[in-house]
Formats: sequence, structure tokens, C-alpha cells
Amino acid sequence: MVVAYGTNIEIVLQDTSFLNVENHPNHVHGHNFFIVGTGFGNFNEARDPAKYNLVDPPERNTVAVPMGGWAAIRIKADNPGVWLIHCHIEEHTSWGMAMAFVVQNGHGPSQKWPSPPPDLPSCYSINYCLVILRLAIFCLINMLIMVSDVALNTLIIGKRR
Ligand SMILES: [Cu+2]
Repeated sequence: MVVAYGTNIEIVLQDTSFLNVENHPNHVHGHNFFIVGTGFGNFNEARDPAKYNLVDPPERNTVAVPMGGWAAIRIKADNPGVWLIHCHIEEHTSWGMAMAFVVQNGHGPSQKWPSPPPDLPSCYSINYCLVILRLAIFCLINMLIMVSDVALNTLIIGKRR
């Protein structure tokens, strides 16, 4: 999802699975949001928005979506970047309970990302190659240490028997 700077986003998080209904604490990066509504069962687009709290909704960065229910959140997209929304149970994130949304730059000076520094190495520059080469040498040395350690331990254990 790509949105213009300043867009108001409403997301309804639905938690009514057939097999394993459980609480999913959903966290949004880069923004706070307002929890305008929660309920049990499936969200009804024709009925449920009328019950939203638009007067003093709680402002959070994480919402516990009720077991067997839903939570509606509203985000003011005023922080340019790529932001993750995910269940904060890491295992669930690995199952795919995650998405990202992109907030485009605005027009004001504090509404856009600064340009990259002029000395930022490009992917094919010599500096980038040197970084990769250093990493490769570091990994190789670590592997050699691990292999020699295992070999030494095997030798020591072998001598003890
Ligand atoms: Cu979860």
C-alpha cells in the first residue's frame, strides 16, 4: 500500500480464524494510531463504524485484536518511509501476519527523507566490494576457527576414551 503524505488510513484487523483463535497484538512502525473500535465476531462494514469512538479514542502503537473479533485503527500517515505492521508474536510474523505500507514524501522540509550522503557507497563501487570482501574474510576465519575447534574437541574427547 502506497499513500500520499498526510493520508488518513483506516485498517480493520480481523481475528476470526476457524482453527486457532487467539489474541494478536498488532504493532505499527513509524506511527501512533487511534483505536476507534473493537468488537467480537466479524466486522460489519454497514453496522460497526456507527459505534466508533471518534471523540476520545486511545492513541497507541500496538492494538490487541480481540480473540474472535476485530479492531479498527486510524493512522495519520505523516512519517515518510516504509513501515511494517505486524503481529508482535514473532512466530506469527514468520507465518505472514505482517505487511508494509509506504508513506510518500510530503512537500515541507520536515516532510521528506534527506538525500543520501554523497559518499554513500553504491552497490558496485570499490568501497562496497571491500566491505563485502572484509565480510567474506571474517566469515571464512570464523568458519576455520569453528572447524578447528570441533576437530580439537573431537581429538580431546577421542584421547579421553
Ligand atoms: Cu499473532
